[in-house]
Amino acid sequence: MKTAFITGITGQDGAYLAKFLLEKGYKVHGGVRRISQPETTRLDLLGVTNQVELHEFDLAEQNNIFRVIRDLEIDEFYNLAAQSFVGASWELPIYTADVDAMAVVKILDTIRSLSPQTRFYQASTSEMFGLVQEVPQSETTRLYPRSPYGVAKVYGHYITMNYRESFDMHASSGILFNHESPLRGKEFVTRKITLGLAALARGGDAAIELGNMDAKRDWGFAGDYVEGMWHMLQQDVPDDYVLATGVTTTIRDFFTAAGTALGMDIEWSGEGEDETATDKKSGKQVMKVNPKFYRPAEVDLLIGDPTKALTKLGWKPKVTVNELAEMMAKSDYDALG
Ligand code: NAP
Ligand code: F7E
Repeated sequence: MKTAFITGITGQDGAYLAKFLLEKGYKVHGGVRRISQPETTRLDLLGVTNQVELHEFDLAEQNNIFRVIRDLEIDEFYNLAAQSFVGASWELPIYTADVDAMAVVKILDTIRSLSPQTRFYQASTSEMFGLVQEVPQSETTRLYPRSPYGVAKVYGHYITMNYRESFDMHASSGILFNHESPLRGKEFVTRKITLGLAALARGGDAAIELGNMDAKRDWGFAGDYVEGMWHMLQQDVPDDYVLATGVTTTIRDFFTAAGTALGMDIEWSGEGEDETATDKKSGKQVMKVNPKFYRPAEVDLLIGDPTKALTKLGWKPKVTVNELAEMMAKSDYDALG
């Protein structure tokens, strides 16, 4: 039986990865931050809380990293924990650097010293492409991050590559484009839209307030993406891989797809700060722009080229963006029933 350790096991990806590894027969350990009340909602929803072993663990605390790596004989270490909300990273730039950048080298160096046979996965991100230097973006596209989050993740990415090359470690980075699910955090735009539309479809009347409607993202399903992470650590040779769908969609079109899945007929009017959306069937205004959700610097367009993952890992995404919007909208609608 292989042993895996997942940082961020209570997050969206951590929960899906834990379930996936359990189904493969792994012993799964995970790191959980000490808070006043343990938060295992996502693990509960996937029905795996009692099958994983949870350890008090904060990435900001070197001792926590040291002890789990010293004590657990880990075959595969998945570093998924992060301050993961781009929007918050301008308010928390130093904390974001500590957790998303510095913690990565602490883990790598501890593995190097105490457990060099452990395979390591780093959660890199399409946010590193930021102001994109080519379209679509692949493993060789030049990085140009646009947020403190993106900058911190660039460090995590390069230090993973550097430890691999310097110390012959099995360390890989997955450059994952946006992936969502019914377990997505509520502040991310897709979930904010599906939660808001579900409430409107259940009789509510609060229009959803959003920021930049023109941004484009390459959205896939988180359940598909965690399989790609696992494939990376099964390779004889460690490497970096883009996981993406190769399809990009505006916030506006994702909104329309989610509304359609709930039986709405979304009509758009206006531009910029005056843009609104109405459900023609109910006559309700369902979206208005609130500039407070604009970011100091934006990532306008992301579209990934997953060819390397397709050919070398045999990985490919199964869920399309419209299926994803429907899955999330219906899940939120059912939960309100
Ligand atoms: P998420 O739902 O926000 O989960 C983040 C996890 O990190 C949570 O379990 C959180 O714990 C934990 N965490 C945060 N700060 C921590 C700290 N100081 N010490 C220990 N744990 C801490 O994020 P996700 O969507 O699953 O993403 C997983 C990883 O992939 C992240 O590194 C993210 O940056 C990266 N990524 C995500 C995407 C995407 O589209 N989802 C794309 C590319 C890369 P709490 O439950 O206590 O908050
Ligand atoms: O924003 C725009 C916003 O917060 C997407 C993280 O998982 O993926 C995620 O980062 C877009 C941006 O995700 C609102 O300006 C408009 O252009 O859902 P998001 P993100 O910033 O792409 C990457 C790959 C990660 O690595 C991250 O960890 O949507 N947008 N109006 C809005 N965004 C939010 N959150 N809220 C709005 O009201």
